[in-house]
Amino acid sequence: MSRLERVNALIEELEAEAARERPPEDSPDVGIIMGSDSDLDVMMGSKTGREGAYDALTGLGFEEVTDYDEPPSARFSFETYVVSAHRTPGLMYAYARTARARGLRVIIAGAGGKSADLPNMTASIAFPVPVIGVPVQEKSVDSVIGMPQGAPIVAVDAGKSFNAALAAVQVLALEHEELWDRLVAYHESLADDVAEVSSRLHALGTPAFKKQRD
Ligand code: AIR
Repeated sequence: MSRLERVNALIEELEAEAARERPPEDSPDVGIIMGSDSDLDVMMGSKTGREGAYDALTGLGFEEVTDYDEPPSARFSFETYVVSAHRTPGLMYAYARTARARGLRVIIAGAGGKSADLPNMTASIAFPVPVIGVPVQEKSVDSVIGMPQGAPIVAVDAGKSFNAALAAVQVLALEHEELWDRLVAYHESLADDVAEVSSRLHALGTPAFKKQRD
């Protein structure tokens, strides 16, 4: 298969999926797209670095769908694709245009470099499906958030794909009480972590705490 045929096959798969009727629990609720697989460490989260969108979603009980014909066992799910605004504009268009019909409720889109156009173009094409933009690098921030009036995008700070996933679940939680409860429990766990660290720091004193931590 040539490169063009491969892109066209992906577009056809998205369009076929859009034409299919599936119950909401059988199709992904969240779509994650990124401009290149070089964005994966930021978008997924790497073991050595900061956690990312993949970690946040799986931590909240979402399952990744890799085959549309094998429905997820978890009620809430997501899918992941590389879609480049500049290398595969047709794929970006097809992804965004079919998003709603394929059952996506919210899209997380990340891109890096100075021309990080995937999030903002996806937001325009998929509108009114909400798109949460992730500037993969600091230099991508202006490109992601600089939208004209009437063409909104919601975005997180550079590299914060974890927060993008939390925001995506906040959107879904307006409809689903169980996600609301999971987010509340997550937030409480953050408070627990701070309380635990705080009392240990106070009890050990600064030098001993730092030594133990390092
Ligand atoms: N990118 C890919 N297509 C269009 C854009 N703007 C971005 C990717 C990545 C950066 O360009 O999101 O962050 C470099 O991509 P690569 O594939 O050269 O490593």
